[in-house]
Amino acid sequence: MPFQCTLSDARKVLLSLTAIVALAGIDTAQADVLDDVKANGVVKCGVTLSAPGFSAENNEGKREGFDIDLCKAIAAATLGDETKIQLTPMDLKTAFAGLPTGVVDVLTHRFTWTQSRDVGGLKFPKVMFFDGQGFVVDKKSKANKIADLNNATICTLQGSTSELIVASYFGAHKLKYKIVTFASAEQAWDAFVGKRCDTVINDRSGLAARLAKLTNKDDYRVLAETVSNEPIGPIVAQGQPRWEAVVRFTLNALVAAEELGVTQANVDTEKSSPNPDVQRLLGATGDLGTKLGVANDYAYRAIKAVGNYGEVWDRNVGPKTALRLERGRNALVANGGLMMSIPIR
Ligand SMILES: N[C@@H](CCC(=O)N[C@@H](CS)C(=O)NCC(=O)O)C(=O)O
Repeated sequence: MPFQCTLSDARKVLLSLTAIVALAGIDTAQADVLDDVKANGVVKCGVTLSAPGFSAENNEGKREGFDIDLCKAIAAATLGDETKIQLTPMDLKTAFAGLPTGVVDVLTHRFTWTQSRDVGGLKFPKVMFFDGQGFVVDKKSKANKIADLNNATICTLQGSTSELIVASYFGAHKLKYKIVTFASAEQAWDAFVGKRCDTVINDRSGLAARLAKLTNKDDYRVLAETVSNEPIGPIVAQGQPRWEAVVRFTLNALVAAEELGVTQANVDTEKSSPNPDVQRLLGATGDLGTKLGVANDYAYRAIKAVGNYGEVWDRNVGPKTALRLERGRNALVANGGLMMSIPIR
């Protein structure tokens, strides 16, 4: 058949090329990140500079938050030890460049999955947080809706999704604005608090994180309208399918655990659960973990380290934290939200 013929010819060419390259001692192959992580015994995570609930230092100077828990879960799944992490705080400009060069293995940052980032060499294994952007204003501002921001000076971050969102929304609604961009959220907020801009646009969770840092957070309010969809998730470099799958299914395991009622506290007893879905998730049956290139009980290890998705949420950003975020869109599909696991089959 011509189709088969073409395929085998192509393979022959590829094989001879590989042989030539090997003989010449040229190392064309990108290193395999999963192999590197195992060899190095550490998962290198790029995290947000300082956003409470996501990545910020606690009173003991240790970073904690959603970003950090995901990093720990990946280390537990890959290396069997959630402490084997190396955290690199990175801003928007440096973060993306750190992946192909191997400065970091994964960004557990709060970056939005967009088409241009995806085709531009960044791979988003799974959505971790369904967000949307909003505007924060001074409590005394006359703005109650986005239309009231006509002629506003808007502060935001260079290279973030916000610049295009503002241009599209304000353009479509024939609103005038002046945008001022900053290298860091810190600088954008300093300008806003110093009244050099009327508003800051960012992911609503990002605004909540910033407000949580302020002692006078009640002097500000976030407008009710959400201006965009921001599917946010970890990022890996392109061309690393094994590593991408490990990150995807580690995050997925946390969501599946919540769906199946498996928690950090009951994960040991759940290992002998009669539920076949729980058995497969925790690696008591099947070989899904082994096929992923990690221990068969990788999900058990991740859940044991950080708990299920709901537990990670509650601990870092939930109603009892300074961010006070309701699950909203991030509730499980079973509870009316958008969060679901890829089937563990
Ligand atoms: N989701 C948007 C915004 C990302 C964003 O703003 N991220 C971080 C910086 S890396 C941030 O500024 N967070 C708010 C903060 O740190 O206060 C995007 O992907 O462009």
